[in-house]
Amino acid sequence: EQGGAAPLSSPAAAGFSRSGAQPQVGIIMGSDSDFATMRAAAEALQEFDVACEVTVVSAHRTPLRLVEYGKSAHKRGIKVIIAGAGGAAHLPGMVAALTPLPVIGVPVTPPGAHLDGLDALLSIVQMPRGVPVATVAIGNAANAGLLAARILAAHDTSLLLRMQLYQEDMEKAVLQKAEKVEA
Ligand code: RP5
Repeated sequence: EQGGAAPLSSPAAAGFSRSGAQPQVGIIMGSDSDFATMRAAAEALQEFDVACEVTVVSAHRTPLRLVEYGKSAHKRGIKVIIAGAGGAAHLPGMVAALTPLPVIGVPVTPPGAHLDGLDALLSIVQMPRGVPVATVAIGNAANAGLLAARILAAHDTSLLLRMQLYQEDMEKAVLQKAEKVEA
């Protein structure tokens, strides 16, 4: 499903926010150009039937929207926030300053970036005491989705079971590949 004039690569066009279920995870990113990376977080959550909302919030270009999002997310039923940004990536840290919810940060490498995402990683990971952001590897939005699912699974036995099955499947797949190497 495509929404109005939204470009195909944008969060709105991808339709992750439209499942109808109450979103438990909020996925935000500094620019629609981050979506090529960040969609993997939404896809990981989709695999576990965890409803999420996906939108663009820029710490620098839309600071008032950031304050509104950070202050209201927990009141709207969001339980975990995943925030991705590139360059001077202040979005995850700033949203962590505004919300009481756990925040997972994803360093993004913007197209044409000169520092290979290292600038974003350091901007996100080096938080002052009292304002935690759980930071995943550069570009690894899938792990951010999986970590959000694990946080939710701590209070959801069905989700916990699905996570265990996922881990078992992953183990089996690796062992099958190992057999081919050994043969
Ligand atoms: C950051 O600047 C965004 O998170 C994005 O990674 C980067 C470039 O944004 P665009 O110029 O592509 O909109 O704030």
